Amino acid sequence: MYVDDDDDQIPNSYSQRPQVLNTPPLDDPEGEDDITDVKPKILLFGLRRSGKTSIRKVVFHKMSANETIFLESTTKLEHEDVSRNCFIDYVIYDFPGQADAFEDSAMDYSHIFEGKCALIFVIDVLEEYKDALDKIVMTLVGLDNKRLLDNIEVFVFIHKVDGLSDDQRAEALKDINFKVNDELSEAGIQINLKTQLTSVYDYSIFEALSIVGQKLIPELLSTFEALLNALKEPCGMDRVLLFDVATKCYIATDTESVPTNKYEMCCDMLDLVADVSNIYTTPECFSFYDSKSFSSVHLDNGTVILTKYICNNLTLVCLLQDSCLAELGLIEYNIAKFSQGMDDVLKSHFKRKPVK
Ligand SMILES: Nc1nc2c(ncn2[C@@H]2O[C@H](COP(=O)(O)OP(=O)(O)OP(=O)(O)O)[C@@H](O)[C@H]2O)c(=O)[nH]1
Ligand SMILES: [Mg+2]
Repeated sequence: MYVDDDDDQIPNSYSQRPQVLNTPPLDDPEGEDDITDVKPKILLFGLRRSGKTSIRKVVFHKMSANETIFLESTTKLEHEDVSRNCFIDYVIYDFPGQADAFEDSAMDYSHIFEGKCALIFVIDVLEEYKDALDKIVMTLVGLDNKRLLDNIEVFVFIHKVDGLSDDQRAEALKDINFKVNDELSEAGIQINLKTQLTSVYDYSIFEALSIVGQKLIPELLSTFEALLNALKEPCGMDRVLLFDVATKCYIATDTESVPTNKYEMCCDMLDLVADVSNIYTTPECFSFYDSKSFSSVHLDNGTVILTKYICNNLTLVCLLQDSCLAELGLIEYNIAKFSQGMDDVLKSHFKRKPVK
């Protein structure tokens, strides 16, 4: 049960005139006590050498994809809190490839599946994957028997697709979807399985984990989508995404689905800002971003990519036509209003305390 004194009004548009806004107080540690200490989990499951630890290290530790070849096999369950802000606020469990969720009598992992979690099965698509599919079905049947499946979002990462052509990717996606769904329905399990093609050698793994992370905060997602739409429309932007700069995962986007090339463009922009800052900031400077951080790149085709840091590792990436920059003041004003709206929503969200 929650005490709810929420009086949020999410505006439809922010096209009024500018006013002075305070820096969003999300960096203020005051609110931290209010954040619930039971965190959602992301569980990485799959056969040995499928790429689980590589995914964790590349996304959350900035390891380069090439370095992952030196990773040793995981021999026992590893977990880490990867919280960066109120959106990237979960614990990752990296299971050893040989682990069985329920079969191994020495190690029953079922308690880990309790609470809010996203279960990701990682399949090495460059190897014969029949055993991997059997493991998925066996694990889901085990979870279903223990009545744990209802709270779990299940994903399949068809991983290492960098080694496949476009046709082979499409074929693998179709084949794996068909086989897993077929076996699950034979076992009487109805589940909305979400499959993604991934690789640590490109942005697909960041995009896939963005989608997983969003499933862990569904209650905030539609509000942020509305806020991003309210920012986009009066400014004439084409796309606007809210990114966590530390992981390059996007937290929310305006209502259109994100074509991969746009997502890549946004990530390239974040990398560019980080690289330039890395070269020219002093070693004492701990962060590339502060409340004044604003950058823009103009492309040949008339598109402009803007980034504006908001707070707590979160930055906006906006795609727009350069003609829209004539109204730069309006854009800045609406971004400030977005930031204020975001702060209000988060404060209200985290004020809801469980009543004992
Ligand atoms: N080509 C390619 N290789 C990858 C990718 N991701 C991981 N690998 C390689 O796959 C191998 C195994 O990666 P790990 O991350 O150790 O696999 P794991 O699933 O954690 O394995 P266990 O700890 O034994 O369960 C390494 O050599 C990685 O470099 C990818 O996207 N593409
Ligand atoms: Mg491992």
